[in-house]
Amino acid sequence: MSIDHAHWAEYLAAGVDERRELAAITKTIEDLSIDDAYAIQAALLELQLGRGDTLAGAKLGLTSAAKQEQMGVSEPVYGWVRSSTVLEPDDGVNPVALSDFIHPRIEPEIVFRLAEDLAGPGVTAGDALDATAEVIGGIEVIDSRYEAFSFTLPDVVADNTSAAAVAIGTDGVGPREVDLTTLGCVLEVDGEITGTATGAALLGSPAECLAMLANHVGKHGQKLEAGWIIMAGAATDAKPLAVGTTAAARYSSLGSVRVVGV
Ligand code: OOG
Ligand code: MG
Repeated sequence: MSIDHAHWAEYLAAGVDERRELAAITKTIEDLSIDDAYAIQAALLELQLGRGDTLAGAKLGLTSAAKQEQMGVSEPVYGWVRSSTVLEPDDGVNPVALSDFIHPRIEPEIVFRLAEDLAGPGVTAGDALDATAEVIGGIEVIDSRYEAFSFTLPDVVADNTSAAAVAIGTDGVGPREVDLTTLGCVLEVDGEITGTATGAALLGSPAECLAMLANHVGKHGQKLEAGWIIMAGAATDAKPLAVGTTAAARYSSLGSVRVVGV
């Protein structure tokens, strides 16, 4: 069966624009393939960039056991980060306007800022570090466009891996200044520790994740670009963000990143 990618891209864009929950695409197309899901994701991005947005980077998701178990999906996914979704800190805290989202959750992210373009095939974790300018702590706001934040692998791929917003810290370090596998992260929500993890929770190493993403985009004739930010995926499970909720991701060598629901 041939799938109308542009139609499903418009369907998802309406969910984003109208902050409206949608039925999962696989409720209609039960056998939606991963390739078709990435084609819908590409059509959605094209539509959003056509309105004047630009790309700020890319992301992986579901790269840790914690996230795979939380979402019931057992494979990593890849998506895009648009410039309009990068949050602006206000006095060290990133306000997240809840009215912009459906049912947002926050999760800690190890973020790479690239010094050089990077694309597969054959990119290794070492190549990924060579292409990195700095590693920074972050918090991602995810917001599935699907009812009850519930989806299958092709659904979440089509929905640009639930990408919604990202807060980036200020205390980046050089890619070889810290051991990314033992880099520690604590997620705190309203002062309570809700999760702890190390970089090794991400497919053994965050650099491995970046290499996988570079190889994925290379397969689609694309590249990760110098200056972009790349999220490696959350190492702990995600927590809901409500008005008044404050959250901090504290990293052993990357400082802290804070958000507040407003
Ligand atoms: C999918 C997005 C996953 C991550 O870091 O694992 C993701 C979801 O959980 O809705 O961004
Ligand atoms: Mg994430």
